[in-house]
Amino acid sequence: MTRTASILGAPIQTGASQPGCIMGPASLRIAGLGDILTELGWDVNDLGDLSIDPQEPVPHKNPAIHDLAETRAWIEALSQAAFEAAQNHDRPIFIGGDHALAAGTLSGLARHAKTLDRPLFVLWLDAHPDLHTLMTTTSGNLHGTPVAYVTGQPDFEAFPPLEATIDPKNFCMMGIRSVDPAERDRIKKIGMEVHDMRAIDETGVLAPLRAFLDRVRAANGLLHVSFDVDFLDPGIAPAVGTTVPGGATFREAHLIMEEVGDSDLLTSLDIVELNPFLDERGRTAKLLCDLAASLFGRRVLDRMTRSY
Ligand code: NNH
Ligand code: MN
Ligand code: MN
Ligand code: MN
Repeated sequence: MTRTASILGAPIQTGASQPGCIMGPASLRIAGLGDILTELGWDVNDLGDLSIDPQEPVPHKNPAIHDLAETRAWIEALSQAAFEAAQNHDRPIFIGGDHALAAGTLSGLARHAKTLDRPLFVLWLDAHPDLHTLMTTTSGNLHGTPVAYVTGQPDFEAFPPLEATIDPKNFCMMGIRSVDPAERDRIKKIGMEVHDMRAIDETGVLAPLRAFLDRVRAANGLLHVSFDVDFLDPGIAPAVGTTVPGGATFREAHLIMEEVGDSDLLTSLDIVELNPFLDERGRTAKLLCDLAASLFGRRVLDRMTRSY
């Protein structure tokens, strides 16, 4: 039976400091995301782009925070849309848009997982852990907060109430190389599995990834991949506002996608932080489409896969 994928665009950029992510969904569509997945045998449903109504400003006691009302509205809209997409399609894909998108998609997917009575696991591929609360963020950029929000950390009264939280132990982070002091403390406090770039240098991506996938399988979990473009080294993926040197290489990224693809555990995907205004002749958008292809089954050669 042909399996269904869906593509939902969310041109949110209020969580980032520089504009441009609003063009992310258009850039990924122009780079051919839908056609690539169709060629791989998926029944692809493009759900178009989500939007929000104009908002009145909402003040916050942390004066650094900007665009709170808009970001909140995006989270609310995305949460419902992600819940519905997960009910209706085998593999919903959410294309941003900045990473505040994940506050919405993950809250909706957690609600979906709860209806199935299955745990939700998250592979978080990012230079950053995005573990600020509304009180600890000093940049005020709300794309730095989704993981703290969806794991039920304090001080999120200004965000929509959560119907289900995600156990911090169900996260696996890779590619991390820029961590703020408050985030460092929180990682320790909640015991999050974080493979920073030094750990990746030491062990490679495969051993920790396979251990995580085995955990997902054993728990009969749903698996969401949240892919922040800045996970990749800026040398291969320049189209992101928050480049950090020393990121994942071309092959490290593809290997993760191939291995997760082979496991067949994936149930949803975010592709976020693409800023096409900073791209070079579409190369970052094209790379992201090729990585999605690896995740959805494109292989150089057929081979025996690991039995999961
Ligand atoms: N931690 C920083 C902040 O909160 C950077 C967050 N930027 C990201 N996250 N791109 O993935 O501002
Ligand atoms: Mn269809
Ligand atoms: Mn991020
Ligand atoms: Mn990041």
